[in-house]
Amino acid sequence: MEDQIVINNTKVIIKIGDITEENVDAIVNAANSSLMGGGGVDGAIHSKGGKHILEECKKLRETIYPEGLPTGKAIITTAGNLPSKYVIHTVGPICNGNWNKNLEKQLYNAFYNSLELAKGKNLKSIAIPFISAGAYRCPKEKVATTAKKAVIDFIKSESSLDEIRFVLFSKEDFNIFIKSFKR
Ligand code: AR6
Repeated sequence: MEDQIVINNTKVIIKIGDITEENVDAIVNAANSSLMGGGGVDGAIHSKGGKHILEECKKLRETIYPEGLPTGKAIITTAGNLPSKYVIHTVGPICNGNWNKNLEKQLYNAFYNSLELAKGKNLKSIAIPFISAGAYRCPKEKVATTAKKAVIDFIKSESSLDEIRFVLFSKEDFNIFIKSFKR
């Protein structure tokens, strides 16, 4: 199942799938600050991608982010055994069912900074999961509208990307995402 809209010259695709199978320049990981792996998307990326990704994350912790990657920031590693070339690791906010301006800004930054990083590397395609909509329990409708804001702002700021794919893991999440994103 798939839907798409074109904004300027960038194709925004919304689909159901497993992000680890996406054949794009970069997939985004909904990581945590430790960068040492976890469950959900993060667990799938590290287990399918292999140990190289974790080794690069460890180096980043030893060098530029000894305290961990702050919420809303993004870093890039290679993708090990995955079909994509890179993994962009970002950290969304922990909502635990709550929502406010600060959480919204942090989540916006996670989406926007991931896109900016891809642009900085001159990448053409990126796949993004439902950041903070799983273990971090942000309201799913709010996540979708925040993703939309970030994507539209990014595309308006001269996107180098030809394709941005949102990859949802279930039909239910796909429907929620489409409904809020297209509003
Ligand atoms: N492909 C696409 N989407 C997926 C996949 C997959 N392979 N696996 C899960 N999802 P989550 P968060 C969906 O919990 O809320 C981790 O432990 C999932 O159904 O992965 O940002 C990290 O280490 C949900 O809709 O990310 C952190 O500690 C969405 O991806 C924490 O969870 C995000 O769920 C981050 O929590």
